[in-house]
Amino acid sequence: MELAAYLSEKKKIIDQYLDEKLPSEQEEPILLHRSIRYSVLNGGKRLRPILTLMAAELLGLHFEQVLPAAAGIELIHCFTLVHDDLPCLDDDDYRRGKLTSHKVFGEAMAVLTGDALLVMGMEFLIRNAEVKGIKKESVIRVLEKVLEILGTRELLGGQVNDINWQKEKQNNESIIDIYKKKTSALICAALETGGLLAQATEAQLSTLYQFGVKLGLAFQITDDLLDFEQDKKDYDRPNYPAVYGFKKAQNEVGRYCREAKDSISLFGEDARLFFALIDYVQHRTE
Ligand code: GRG
Repeated sequence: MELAAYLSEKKKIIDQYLDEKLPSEQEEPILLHRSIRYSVLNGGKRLRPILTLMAAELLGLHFEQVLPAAAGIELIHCFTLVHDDLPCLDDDDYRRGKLTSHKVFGEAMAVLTGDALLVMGMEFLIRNAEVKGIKKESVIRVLEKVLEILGTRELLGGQVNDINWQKEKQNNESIIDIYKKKTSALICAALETGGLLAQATEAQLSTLYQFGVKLGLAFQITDDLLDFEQDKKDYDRPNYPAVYGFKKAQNEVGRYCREAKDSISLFGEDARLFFALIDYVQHRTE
């Protein structure tokens, strides 16, 4: 299947799954459930859960066998976005083209929404143990991996360095380190979740990880390039083109994309969707 059709089909399936499984707006606590549904069902690209499905399919599972875990990864991603947008962090008014959760539901509800999404995300990951053909030990390894990347050495640490950017040494190494922690880590975990549930070998897991690191860096720098072009850059926070210029940022995206393709080429022709995804990330406009 061609990539555009694959992405749109799988996004629809993930959206539908989340819509069905999230608590309804009629269930108490109504305001929190409204805020949770607003923060998730608001038009994300669903890149991370799609990566979980792609990795699982690459290693011989049917995508439906990892749908609960893929949805869990998306809920965790949504949690980071809701908290990242808060006034005490990035202070953003818009997310996915709509008002941010705290703008609609207030700060207290947005904090609780993020907390709830993290807890629900973990529940969805665990739920994958009930799927036929999935080993409980694999689900435990997924939980270990996701908890590891959410911790102080990865996402949380990356976020601290992002906040302290002005005070940090501003060099290529420090900016890339932040991007690896705050963006690549969850992308890697999404891929490794699919791989672990499909009982990938250590060599296959390492390939998915290498691919994820480079994909995450290319994805974050293209995100910066899009912000830069739309003049949405915030000089208090790391932004690759703002520090190194547009041309170097584009060149680095090209390099990371080439390196990502090199890693995934281990899977040969079976990895053609991954190759196409890299081209999509390199040239994305949203
Ligand atoms: C408490 C573990 C913990 C985490 C909170 C707030 C935070 C720490 C981390 C935030 C990290 C963050 C927001 C990174 C940005 C990554 C990024 C490029 C997000 C946008 O991803 P897209 O374009 O968004 O895939 P959609 O809307 O399509 O889902």
